[in-house]
Amino acid sequence: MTIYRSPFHDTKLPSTNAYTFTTSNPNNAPDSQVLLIDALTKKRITYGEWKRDTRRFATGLVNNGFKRGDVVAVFSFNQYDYSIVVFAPILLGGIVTTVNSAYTVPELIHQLEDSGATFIVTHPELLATAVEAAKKVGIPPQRIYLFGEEAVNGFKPYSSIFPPLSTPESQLAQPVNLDGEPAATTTAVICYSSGTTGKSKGVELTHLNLCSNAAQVSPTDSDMTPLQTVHLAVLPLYHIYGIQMCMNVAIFNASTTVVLPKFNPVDFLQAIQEFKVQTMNLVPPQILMLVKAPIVDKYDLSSVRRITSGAAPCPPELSVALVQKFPHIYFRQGYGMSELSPVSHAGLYTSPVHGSIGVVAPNCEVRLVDPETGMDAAPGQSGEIWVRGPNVMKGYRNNPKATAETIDKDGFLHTGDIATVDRHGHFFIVDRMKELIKYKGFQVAPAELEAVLVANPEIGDAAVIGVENKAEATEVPLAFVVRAPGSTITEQQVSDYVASKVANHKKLRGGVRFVEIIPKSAAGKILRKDLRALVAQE
Ligand code: AYL
Repeated sequence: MTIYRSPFHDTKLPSTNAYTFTTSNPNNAPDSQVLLIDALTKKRITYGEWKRDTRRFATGLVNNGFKRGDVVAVFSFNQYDYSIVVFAPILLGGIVTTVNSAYTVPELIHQLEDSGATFIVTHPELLATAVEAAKKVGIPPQRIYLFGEEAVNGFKPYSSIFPPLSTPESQLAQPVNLDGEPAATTTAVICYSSGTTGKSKGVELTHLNLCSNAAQVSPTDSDMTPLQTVHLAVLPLYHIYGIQMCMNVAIFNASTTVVLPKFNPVDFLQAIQEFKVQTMNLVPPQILMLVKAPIVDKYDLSSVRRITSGAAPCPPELSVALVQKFPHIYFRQGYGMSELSPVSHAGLYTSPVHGSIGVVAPNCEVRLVDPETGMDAAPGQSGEIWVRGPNVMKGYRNNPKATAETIDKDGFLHTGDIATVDRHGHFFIVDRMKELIKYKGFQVAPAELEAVLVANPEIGDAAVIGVENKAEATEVPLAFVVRAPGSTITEQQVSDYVASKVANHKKLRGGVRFVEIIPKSAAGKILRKDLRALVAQE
């Protein structure tokens, strides 16, 4: 059996409360260091204020009935103080579940119910959705708090439950001691992912998972010094990539993080120029914009040193075009999945291999396995990536069956991604065997869209696959639909119907095609391969 390992030595794993880890301050940052900046309002939070306010919010939660193991749902687009709300329950030994801000009421209800959330922090723009979902799952209005400083319709800002500023430090909530084994068993974050099949499931990540992965990515970053930088948080902070890279790692390094509420090219470019941003984590469509959009030339991007692209494939032509256009930028890809906290592979900035997801992260063991035989892929051949390491999730919440289908008895997590590896240990993703579709880095689960489609009485059967949209550097979902007997439903009506039920990133941007029958195996499983072959023939 061949096991691929990192070119880096294993690192010491910080088995502690994730709040204790992220505030351990190896760079000796002073409390006056600016930690967070709102790119639009220019509001700032210093390192000292961040620690104090995170503990004040934790204290307020306890005063309002929060207990160890309780779950806070954060339902918002990016806010500069998002990390305060995330780390307060974590320091208490509680759990945070971050919700996609585009979610509709039913999508939010599913996550609140499944995670068992009993508190919500949301944004005034999303309040109506949050209130409706909270009502359905029985979260009382007094446990719904807002970002910002204003009360809206009687709902108060989360800071309204802070103890007074004069409260001595000794009376603020302390991080619960989880040193050693408890860090490995205590869940800190539940993020939602469809994994390799089916609808979205709660990925339980422990304190050790979070701390380990932060420690594991550091060596792959450190061929460029310093680690303390001006960092732009433009990716959604509710995603594990944002939680780890833009919060846990950034705070640990005492970087200054400039936070953009939502992505749009002008605000993005303006923020880079204004705050002299040095490092960014992006997704391929954003790299495409930097390469192609004429507006980019109007801005000074000379401060940028490092860009990591992840969450979806970045074609080599695209990253080559990026570094040719901006010779001062070092580029690499990272790879992983929510279930891996999230990183298992990363490239090295100073020795780029375009098209590669990089080398194995320290403390990870990786296998490439032929999906047909279950044996090692033959040398030079592709295989499914299996990963074992301290960053592998605890499991799917309340779902031992799905957990057992994903993590085998030897502890390897089966990613559903197909890759090759060269003789220097650089991995290349060549295919995806799982159902998942990635729209601009966002997850779209075919099974979820199929369930929405067949719930319509005009639709007899349906199947969804991802198809490539090169112009936008992304995949898009395409639906094959069998009309119910007598139905005359049109493509547009099917598209509009789906759009009315799901978050924006799940719309059927690849179109709708009517077919007589959905190809299925004897066991009733949709033969997506056949559908893909149909599209490939065109
Ligand atoms: P999830 N190239 C190709 N596909 C990728 C890549 C990549 N670089 N990164 C992620 N994927 C796909 O849970 C792959 O199919 O986490 C994988 O199974 O939303 C799936 O996305 C997981 O989707 C980074 C950058 C980790 C990104 C990530 C993973 C975040 C996406 C570390 O540096």
